[in-house]
Amino acid sequence: MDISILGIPMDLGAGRRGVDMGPGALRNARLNATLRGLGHHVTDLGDVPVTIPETIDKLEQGGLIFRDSILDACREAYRRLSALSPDTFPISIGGDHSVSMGTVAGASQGQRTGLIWVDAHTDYNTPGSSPSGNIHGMPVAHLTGLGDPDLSRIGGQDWRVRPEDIVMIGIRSVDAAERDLVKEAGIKVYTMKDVDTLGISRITEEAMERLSGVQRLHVSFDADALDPSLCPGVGTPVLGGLSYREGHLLMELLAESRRVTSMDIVEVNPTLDTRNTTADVMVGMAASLLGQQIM
Ligand code: HAR
Ligand code: MN
Ligand code: MN
Ligand code: MN
Repeated sequence: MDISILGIPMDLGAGRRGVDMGPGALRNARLNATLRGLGHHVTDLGDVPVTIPETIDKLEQGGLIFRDSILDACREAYRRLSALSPDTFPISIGGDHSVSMGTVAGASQGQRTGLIWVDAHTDYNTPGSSPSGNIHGMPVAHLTGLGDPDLSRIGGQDWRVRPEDIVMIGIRSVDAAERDLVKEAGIKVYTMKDVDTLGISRITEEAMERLSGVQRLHVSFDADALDPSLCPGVGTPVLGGLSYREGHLLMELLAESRRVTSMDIVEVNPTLDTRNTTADVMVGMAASLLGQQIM
């Protein structure tokens, strides 16, 4: 497979600094070489330019912190990804999760896209419901057309992700108003309770069944979906996350389906990590999604 790596070194959407170093940490953890070792042809597109927060005032636009700079970076990610051949598998490396407003739109190639959101959080706040103003808590809402009119139209006037084409896995932290929005939208959520009771295998089967009508399939993997004992290098750790094997099994089963067309790796924060473990673990997850097998 042809794989293109795109870095978005942005921490403007997060409440604390450091995920801007995520792309460096993931490359340092041998992302590119690992995927080449699986037989893929890997091109690194480098990084999208991102405003450095120290160079500007902490601007808030309509309850959205750093909205304009985030919009710029997401639009550029969209532009770079949508210019790729549809046969190329893009892996976008963040960066905080607000990058996905650009990466999911760009990787979609304008087609109907299913979204597998692997995260501790549902990231479905709108500017009105957000308790923090941090845009990394809002990308899914914008991808479905809610919220800020520019952030929700990065993929064009008509393109958006249908709520029924979204499956979330690993969820264990949802704000009260956000919960109502998720339910109202009809997004399928597998909480950690569901992971415990149903297991990843059954969940993956159900997810693939639900997403059988989509043309493209994007996996957006937030490192905080995994348990913080495994991935300490994240800004918003929540206890009780996916185990190492649950994460790998999910990626292995998705690989077996041969339907996934793009991926994000986000929220890796090297300033909070120990010996780059979180980046190492996330490179392993990407390897499993891209066909690495035990036997
Ligand atoms: N729900 C909270 C907010 O909106 C925090 C969510 C953001 N944290 C993440 N996203 N890492 O997955 O502020
Ligand atoms: Mn997230
Ligand atoms: Mn999260
Ligand atoms: Mn468990």
